[in-house]
Order: sequence, then structure tokens, then C-alpha cells
Amino acid sequence: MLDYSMLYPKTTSSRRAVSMNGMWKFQLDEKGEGERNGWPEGIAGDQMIPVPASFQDFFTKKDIREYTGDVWYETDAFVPGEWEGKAIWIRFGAATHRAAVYVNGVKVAEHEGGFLPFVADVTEIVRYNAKNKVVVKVNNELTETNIPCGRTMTLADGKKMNKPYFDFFNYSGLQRSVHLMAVPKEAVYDFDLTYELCGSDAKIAYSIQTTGDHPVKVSLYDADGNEAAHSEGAEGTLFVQNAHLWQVRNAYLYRLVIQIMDDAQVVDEYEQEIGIRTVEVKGTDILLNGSPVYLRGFGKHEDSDIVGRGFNIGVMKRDFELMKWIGANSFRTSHYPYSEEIYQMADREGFLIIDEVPAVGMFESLMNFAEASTGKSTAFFEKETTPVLLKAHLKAVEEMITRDKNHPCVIAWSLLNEPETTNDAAVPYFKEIFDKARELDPQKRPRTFALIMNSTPDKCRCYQFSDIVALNRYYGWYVCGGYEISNAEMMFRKEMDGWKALDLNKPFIFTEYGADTLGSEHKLPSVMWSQEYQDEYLEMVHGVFDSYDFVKGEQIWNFADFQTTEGIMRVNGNKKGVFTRQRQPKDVAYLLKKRWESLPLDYKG
Ligand code: GCB
Repeated sequence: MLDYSMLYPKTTSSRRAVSMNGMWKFQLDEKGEGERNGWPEGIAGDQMIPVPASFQDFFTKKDIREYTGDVWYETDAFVPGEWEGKAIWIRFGAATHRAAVYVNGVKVAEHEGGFLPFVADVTEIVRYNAKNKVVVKVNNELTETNIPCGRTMTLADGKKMNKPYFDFFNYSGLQRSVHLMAVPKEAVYDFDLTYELCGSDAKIAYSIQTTGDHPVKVSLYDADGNEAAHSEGAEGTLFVQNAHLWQVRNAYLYRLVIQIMDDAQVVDEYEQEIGIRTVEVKGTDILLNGSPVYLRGFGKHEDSDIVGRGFNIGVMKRDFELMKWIGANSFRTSHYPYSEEIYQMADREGFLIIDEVPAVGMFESLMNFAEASTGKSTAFFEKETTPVLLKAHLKAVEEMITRDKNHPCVIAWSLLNEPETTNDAAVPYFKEIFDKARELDPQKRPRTFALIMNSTPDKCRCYQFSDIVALNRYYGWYVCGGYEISNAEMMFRKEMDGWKALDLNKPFIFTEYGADTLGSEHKLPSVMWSQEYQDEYLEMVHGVFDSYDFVKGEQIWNFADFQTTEGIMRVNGNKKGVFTRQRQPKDVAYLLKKRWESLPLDYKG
């Protein structure tokens, strides 16, 4: 069990959560001398930057954008006197990729992994009714022993540089919200929910962990605020009559209120919006509330102008509006768990999420997108350091599932993106990861991973772990693009026939397919990179999807153009977006809208 609570920060009758977002002091530490120079007590300089945000795109110096190493942040936190007696926490939505936190000069937390929250318990350190100095050292170096994978090299001029084994810019810093929290010493720590539908009623089995022994009370309120069910005890069942189900693009949310009681006194209170729904895989179907669903939507990124990977509430809103407009019903959080606010919005809007752990780059290549179809093998899971990587990966799986398990929107876990699967060494590695996810998820949601082009039916040794087989395929782009598209289609169909012949009796979905397209380019007849070609490519791909009954979903790569490292394969970023980075439609958006709006929800069900 994790040694801190993952519950989202909330103010309730017993808790306080105050945002620490805003302008923080900021300093690069090129020589790695921060500690020696006493920065834990206060950093040098007077530069300020916004939190949350990636630090890279504010500045005009390339040395800052490409900076690799430690950066330091500092702010003051005023802790109200009336909070004395409670536990005081500072909660980071994420710090990419690792951080050490100091309060009043004392180290209070360290965390490894850049896309999941952690808490610093500062109860014993803080001064009440006074300002407290909060300093955070964040490091953004990539390694092969943590996820996402890559390496850090040193250039001839002595500067360090990140070399990602993945195709997105290594944005970093304090990219998500920071909260100062006061929580009762006896508190709700975690809870699990499972659902069963019985005719028009529903049973919600719950189990609640607290840090004390006082009795627990649970109440469920409907959307009008009326009590729909209640129960006593840390474990039990809520019986909901005439339950309103959480449906695709038609969400119904109940409010779950958990209270720890000392006679009539509330010791702690936590609440969360939940949705009643079941998810399962049966044969080749993905079932939500027992009915087949065909997924349509995107692989996305948290990526936008200026703030980079920083959580941006306006961009989130625009993205959901565009997804609704185009008729999407789902997305994958490629290639890392997203900000918690995005899941809250998906819960409310009825979008289905395939939640992905940051296990990307598990194929040693700086251009895996180009090398993925060459048959190249890098013996990635046979390194001396593989056990260290596995440990970090398991920890991220645990943090992700603990954080996200109670969101109705989360229908599946994606446990790796495009790993190497063609060597036997991958098999025991996969087994540990997949078993862990099954053990941790009270709802036993389907597990998947995204298969790289090299992972073909005859070569992949790991597809059997997936409850839903997810393919990333680029026939017509990386393989036989342009006028060779008829060969691409032939090869694509040949591979699909190979999967069909295996008769796995599992649903398949496409978690990636796409073609780089410049929003500025039109060409008649088409050439690759023109908007006309993106349309042609999609017509071909859709024909293939529609020919195989076991294909139960399509999530195009990518929702929007996004930033990558510079290089000859990328024109200031990856341009496979259906929308530009500024969130305006390319031509292909209208083609997709037409298709997705016309496909029934239970297409091929
Ligand atoms: C992939 C990767 C994704 C890349 C994409 C591409 O297979 O999973 O991260 O951005 O291909 O466009 O090459």
C-alpha cells in the first residue's frame, strides 16, 4: 500500500485544500550545486515562472528550452493558525520526472516518476500563522531505469541533453497543481467500489480505509441532492433502487459522501462524484453496462502552446468541446496518466478513458516510429538494469490505479506503449506488470498495451496478456506511403488476416494510426503531408477496420499536433493531429465527424 493518500485535494467540513498555484521563484542549477549553496533554505536569483506549467517554452534562450538537469522552485506557504492539530500536507499533482521537497530547509519528501501525485507530510515542520518556505528541486533527466525511458548525454561543450526513446518533447517541471492541505489526523485514506446491476437496481460494494478506528458512515446522493442509499461500516453495500446508470456520452453522477463519526461528531468527511456502471470484455465485445460499445476517438497528449505539458483548464475545455463536436466517445491518455481534472471532466461528459502508465520508450531507439517496422530488436528487457526498471514501472502502475480506480470514465488500463515484444525476456516482465494491475484494481477492468508495428501475429510473444488487443499501425505512412498506398492496404490486410487466423476471441482496437499533415498544405492530386493525403489515407484505413468484425474501436493518432524533439522526421513537432496545436480543424476532421456520427454505438456488437 502507498504510504500517502492519493485522494484528490478537497475542502469539506473537516478538510482544507488551498491552491498554491501562481508565480514561483525559479532557477536552473547547471552545475548541480543547489544543495551545496544552501538552496533548500531559499534559492538564488529573482526569476519567477508560473506553476503549473512546463518551464521550457516561456524563455527565448535555447539553452533553457533544452535544459537537462536540476531546476529549483520556491514559494511561501502561509499555514493558518487554526489548522493546528491537523495533519498538514503539501500535495503535488506531479513533478516531472523526479523531485525533492524542502520546507523551512528540511527535506520532507522525495518522489520518482513525473506524472503521478505525491504528498509531503509537513505537520512536524511547519510554523503556524506564519509563512513557511517551500523549495522543490525537480530533475528532468531520462534514464533506462525509470519511465518514460531514454538517456541523457553530454555534448562537446559540456552541456547535458535528453535523448528520449519516445516521440514527445521532454517537457518538465511542476506541470500540475500544488495544494496546501489540512486533514484530520484520523482520516479517510482510500476507498474501493465495485458495481453490480440487478434489473433496474444496482449494488455498490465498498471498502474504505481510514487511519483510525472510529466508525464509518457512507451516503449516496443523486444528482438532485436526494439521498439514494446509505450504509454504516468501513465495508458494506449500498443498494440503489432505480439506479441511473453512467452511460457513454450520457453520464449520470452520484455524490458519495464518506464520514468518520465519533458519536454525533464528524471526525473526517470526504466526498467524490461517482458513476454506476460495469465494464467487461466478453468474447470480442467491450461491454459497458452489458451493452457493446465501439470506441471512436483519439490518442492525445497534454500539450499546448507556451505552457507545454502544463495543465491548462482552458485547453481542457476546448479539447472536450472538439471531441463532442466530432462525435468521439473515448481517448487514451497516451503516454502517461493525465491531470486529475481531465478525468473529472470525462466522468461528467461521459467519455471513456484508456488510462496509460508512462511506460513508453521500451524499445531502444531515438526514432522508434521509423524503426518500428524494420524488425529491429534491441533486447530491451534483458539488460542488467531491467529489474530496476520493472520496480519503477510497478510503482507507477500502483500509483495510477490507486489514483484513478474510482473514476467511471476509466474503462481499461494501458500498461505499456510500444514495448519490444519479440524476445522471450519480455514475457516474465509483462506477466509481473499485468498481474499487478489485476491484483490492484477492485473492478478488474480490462488490461491492454499498445503493440508496435514489429509486434506482428507471428512475432509478438506478449499479446496473450491483453484483455483487449490494441494495435498501433502506420501502413500508408511509415510503410508504403503516398502512391504505394495500395501495397500498404494489401500488407495491412495480410497482417489482419494473420490476427484473424489466431482466433483469439478478444476485442481488437486501433490505438494509433495516422499521417503527418501540415495544416497549411493543400495539393490536388494529393502528396504526403497534404490535407488531401490525410483524407485518402483515412479512407483506406477505415475500409480495413470495417472488414474485420473483431475490431471494436479506433483511436486516431493524434487529437492535435504536438511538440517533439527537433529532427529530420519532425517539422517542428508531430503533425498527425486531426486538429492543429491551436485546436482548429484540419480537413480530415470533417471526414471523421461524418463517420463517427454515423457509426452506431454498438457497431459490430
Ligand atoms: C507511435 C508512438 C507515438 C508516436 C507515433 C508517431 O507509434 O506510440 O508516440 O508519436 O507513433 O507519430 O510516429
